[in-house]
Amino acid sequence: MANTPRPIVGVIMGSGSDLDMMAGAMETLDKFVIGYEVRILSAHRTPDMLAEYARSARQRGLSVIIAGAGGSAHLAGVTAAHTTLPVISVPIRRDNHGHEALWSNIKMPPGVPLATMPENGSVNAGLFAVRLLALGDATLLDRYENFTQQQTASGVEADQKLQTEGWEAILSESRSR
Ligand code: RP5
Repeated sequence: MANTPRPIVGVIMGSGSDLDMMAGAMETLDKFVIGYEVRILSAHRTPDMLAEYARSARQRGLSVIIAGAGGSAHLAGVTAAHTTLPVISVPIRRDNHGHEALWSNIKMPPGVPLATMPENGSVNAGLFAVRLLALGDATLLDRYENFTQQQTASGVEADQKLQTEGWEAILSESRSR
């Protein structure tokens, strides 16, 4: 439990089996020193707990909720229906799944918005939460800008290495890892 600041993001998932796919959100929030809480709440297995969680989220001090679920994946949509906070959805897809989680989230009817990330896109969910929170936090904006600069620098470095060593060497290096 590296996370100590007051939780301002709620990361929820439909099952403990979703934890591996959702870890990117927690790791991203840790990198930006953002407080969060993690809960297993299900739209169909624990519907009352989920409704209570979403309804009380704003008054408990949360600013954003990230919700990940697989299968028919009602979690994010139901959460958004019970709160006025922004809800970011991570549709979870396993090898034996189709794209049902993605479709059920991205096709929310007008009136209840969800910010739906790519399938298993929990890192981007974390980053999107950071962008939302940085709207009112100059320190966080500074951290986000540093992050994008570092990302750009590593892209430039990768291109320089490619130009120097050639694509065959880079490919064989990455295949041998
Ligand atoms: C969804 O059903 C969960 O979000 C999970 O992705 C999927 C399977 O859950 P388990 O049967 O592994 O608990 O509600």
